[in-house]
Amino acid sequence: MDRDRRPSATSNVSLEQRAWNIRRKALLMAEVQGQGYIGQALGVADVLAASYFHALNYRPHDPEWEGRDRFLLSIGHYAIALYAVLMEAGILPEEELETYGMDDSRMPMSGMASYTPGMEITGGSLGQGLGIAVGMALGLKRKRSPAFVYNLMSDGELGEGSTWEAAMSAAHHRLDNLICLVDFNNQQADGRSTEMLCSEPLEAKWEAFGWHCQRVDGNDLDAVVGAFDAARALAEARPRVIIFDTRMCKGVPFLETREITHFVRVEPDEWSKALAVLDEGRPQ
Ligand SMILES: Cc1ncc(C[n+]2csc(CCOP(=O)(O)OP(=O)(O)O)c2C)c(N)n1
Ligand SMILES: [Mg+2]
Repeated sequence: MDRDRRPSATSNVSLEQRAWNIRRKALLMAEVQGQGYIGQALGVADVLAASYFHALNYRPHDPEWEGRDRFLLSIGHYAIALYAVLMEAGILPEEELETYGMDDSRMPMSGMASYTPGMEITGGSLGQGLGIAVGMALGLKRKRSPAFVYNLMSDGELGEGSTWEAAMSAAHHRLDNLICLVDFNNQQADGRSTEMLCSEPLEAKWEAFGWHCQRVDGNDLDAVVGAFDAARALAEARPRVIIFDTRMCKGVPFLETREITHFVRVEPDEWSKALAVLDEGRPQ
C-alpha cells in the first residue's frame, strides 16, 4: 500500500500543535461535564497525535473504509482522549464537543463502538483489547490486507492474565501487523502500578513472549515518532509493542503534581485555570 496517502502526508500542522489541540479539546469536554479522565487524556495526547497524524492510514470521511489501519481503545475510560483526537482528525464533528457524556450523545463517558464513528471496539472491561486485536490482525492477514492493527492499552491491563494469553497467541501466529501501545503512566485506580502489581522488567517480559519491544518517553514526540517508524518498518515476523512512559496531566503543571490522579479532582473554578495554563504553553 502507498503509505504516503496517510492524512498526515498532506498536513502542515505540526505534531506539537496537534497534541496541544487534543489536550485542549479534552479539557473543554471535561469542563462541560465537570469531570472526566483528564489526567489520562493529557498524558497520552502525544501518543495519540503521533498515531493519527503520523502513523495511521485512514479516511476521515469514511471511518469504516476496509483498508484502514485499526486503532483499538482497550481502555474504555480513556474515551475522552480518543474523542479529542477523532475530532482533531475530522472523523467526529467538533460541534458535538459540548454533548460529551450527555444523554443521546455519540460520545459516552466510556467508549462504545456502536455509538461513535472511529471507535472500533467497546473497551473498558480491562484486559480484553489485545485479544480482540489478535483476532483482527489474524483476520486481516488471512485476507492479505496490508493494514496494521494498533491496540492502546494501559499499565493496569498488564496485570490481567488475558493480556498475556493474547500476547502469547500473537507471537505464535507471527502477527507482524499488530502493534501494541502501552500507556505506562504508573497509575491505577488504587495507586502506583509498580506498587499494586509490579510488571517489571517489562521489556524482558514482552521479548520473552516473542514480541519486539521498545520503551520510550511517551511525552517526547520525536521519540514517539521514532518508535512508531521502527515498529512499522521492522522486517521480522513477530508482533511489536511500544511502552510509552507518560506523565499524567502533562501540560497542566498544577494538576501534574496532584497526589491521586486516576480520577483527578478538578474544582469548578479550576477548569478555566487549567485551560489558561495550557494556553500559555501553546506551540508557536
Ligand atoms: C476487568 C476490570 N477490572 C476492573 C475495572 C475497574 N477499573 C477501571 S479503570 C481501572 C484502573 C486500571 O488501571 P489503568 O488503566 O492503568 O488506570 P489509569 O492509568 O487510568 O489510572 C480499574 C481497576 C475494569 N474496568 N475492568
Ligand atoms: Mg495506568
